[in-house]
Amino acid sequence: MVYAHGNFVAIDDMDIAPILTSIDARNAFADYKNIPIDSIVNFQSELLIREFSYGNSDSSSIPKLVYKVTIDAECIVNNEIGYIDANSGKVLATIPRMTGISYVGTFSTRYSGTQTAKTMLGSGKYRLEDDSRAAPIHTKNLNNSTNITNAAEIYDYNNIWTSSEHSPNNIDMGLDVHWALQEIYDYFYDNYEISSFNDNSFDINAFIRWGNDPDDRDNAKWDPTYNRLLFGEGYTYLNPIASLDAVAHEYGHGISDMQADIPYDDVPSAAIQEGLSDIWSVILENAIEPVNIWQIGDQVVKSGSCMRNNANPTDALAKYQLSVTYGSPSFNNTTSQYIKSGVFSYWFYLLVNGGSGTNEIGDSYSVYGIGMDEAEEFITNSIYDEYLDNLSSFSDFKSAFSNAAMVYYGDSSFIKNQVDMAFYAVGLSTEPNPLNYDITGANLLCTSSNETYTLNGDVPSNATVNWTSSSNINIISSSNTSAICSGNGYGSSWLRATVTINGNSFSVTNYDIGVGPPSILDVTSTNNLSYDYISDSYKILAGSGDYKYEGKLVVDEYYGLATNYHWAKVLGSTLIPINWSASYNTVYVYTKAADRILMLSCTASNACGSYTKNYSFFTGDASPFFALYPNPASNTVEIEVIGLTNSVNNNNEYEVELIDNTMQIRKKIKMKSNKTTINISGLKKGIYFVLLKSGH
Ligand SMILES: [Ca+2]
Ligand SMILES: [Ca+2]
Ligand SMILES: [Ca+2]
Ligand SMILES: [Zn+2]
Repeated sequence: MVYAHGNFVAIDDMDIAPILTSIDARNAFADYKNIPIDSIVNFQSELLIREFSYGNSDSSSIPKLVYKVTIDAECIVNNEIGYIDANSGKVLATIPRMTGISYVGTFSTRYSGTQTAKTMLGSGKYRLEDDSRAAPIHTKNLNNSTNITNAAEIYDYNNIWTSSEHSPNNIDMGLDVHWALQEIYDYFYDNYEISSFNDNSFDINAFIRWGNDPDDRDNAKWDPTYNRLLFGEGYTYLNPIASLDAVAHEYGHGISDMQADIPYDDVPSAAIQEGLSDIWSVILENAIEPVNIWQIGDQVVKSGSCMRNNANPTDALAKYQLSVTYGSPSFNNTTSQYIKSGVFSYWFYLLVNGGSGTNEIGDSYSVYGIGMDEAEEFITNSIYDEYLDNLSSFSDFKSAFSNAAMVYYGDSSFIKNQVDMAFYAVGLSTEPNPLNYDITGANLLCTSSNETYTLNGDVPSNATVNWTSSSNINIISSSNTSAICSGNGYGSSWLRATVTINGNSFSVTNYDIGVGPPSILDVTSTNNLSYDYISDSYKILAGSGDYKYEGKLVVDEYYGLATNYHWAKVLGSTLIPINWSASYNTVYVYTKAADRILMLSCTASNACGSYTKNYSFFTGDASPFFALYPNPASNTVEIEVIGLTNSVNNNNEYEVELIDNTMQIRKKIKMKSNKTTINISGLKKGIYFVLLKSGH
């Protein structure tokens, strides 16, 4: 609640809860003004305390709780505001509605349906003028003249601007223009605090039904001398030129002229202006009331699809087939600024939506696109931050936009890359370096632990990132820039991020990860060793030196998972020792004597766990190793001694011991030949070591 006056008034025991509703007050005022309730189209009320004087002195002022009521009705002009007693419904006072203030009119536009926009009231009539914004907006009618002094106001009596009232003589195109200009002003002001063409609240003056001869009537233009907008009502090719995209295009020329001082005095500069104006047309139509944003003039052409189709530049049904490659035959062989303008407008199309192909000078390109939101912000800031001022050549514009992108987003940013890539696509730039993305994170993933992996590089806000992996990785959760994963099994694995922007996808190179403990050990090289397949052991070859027998064996974990190797002598191999030493994954075996054996275990490990495998060595005719089958076994097991067969033939005896995991001997048999069968059905389930002892 507010006081209508600033001076202090003593109020005694006033109840500030009104008895009447605002609707009651409206009805009371309508009754007072003889306005039928059902003809009311607009109504505003405000509850406040106001003094009312009775007599001549201030002391007789009485504060009252009142509704201040404004009513607009069809067909009846109401020039008064009423003050209605909020308790009794009595009309206490009326004051004239001020002229020179803006009212909200309802427009039946030609191309954009029913819209509301601000008008002004004077002499009992509303006109297409608004001064509620910092820049006044005024739309007048030239009645097919080019003489601005002939311009007439466009009126309506009740601010309900119907088609039947205004479509005769195409006056209703003024409704489209007046509405569109207010929307355009508000777009720039609300989003960027830019006021009018040059951000200096310059008057926005538009004239409809401009021009008398057919060519003028079929045209709309920005007048750079007087800085005003002119819209023909159409003649041969066009209907009244007042669609939102057409108004936005001409407004764009106003920006190029007044804000950026871009000339329109030769074909390159005119083509650049036309390209920029189509870019503004797309941006503004998209922001305000999108229909076919990439088709310019689609609502005003009498036949065909549109004036220019920036999504399909060679659209045969458009008035112009655009050249979209700078320096190409289609560009060089025309003097039309509209055809050449396609280089810039299609650059913008690719910048927004992405696209790939081969341009007219044979360069193949692939642009991902940055989306409309980023693109419109980039264009607006570049121009209003004056990166383009006074430029007039295609290459200067390319450099200026590229430079602006570098300043705003950084040299290695996605947007800078796409700005340059789109310029490359239209023949204005060399191909930029590709974007750099990679994944970083732990090289080893255990089943029990979670690790975070990061997608590095400029992932744009309009991207969606899809993380995928080999089956031995579980992706627990992910965002556009990271994924939390755990192991699911073992072995080598990969993690991949697929970035999708505007429906265009690309994959970041796979990131290789080891999962789980080491699982497979391979011998990767040997020195002076000969592998014996039958006994699965290595014969150390005889040579010279301090030790007659010297060998070396190198192992490796198949998936590269091991971070440590540990070597140890295996039970039983102490019987006939061979010297050995180990370093990481390499073991050295050496002895002076023939007929020696050694069994070593190699344990490869990492943070997730370990894996062990045995390696056996012998010298001379030794190889006292045995084959054991089946393994595992349940009832009987066959043992066959391999090697030392001469000794067996010489009546040597062997003793076979089965030892359980507590190192207790559970079974002991004598072996007189090199092969025997052992009954193991009495043994408990478990792992047994088999120890073969020479009879000596
Ligand atoms: Ca009307
Ligand atoms: Ca000018
Ligand atoms: Ca359009
Ligand atoms: Zn133009």
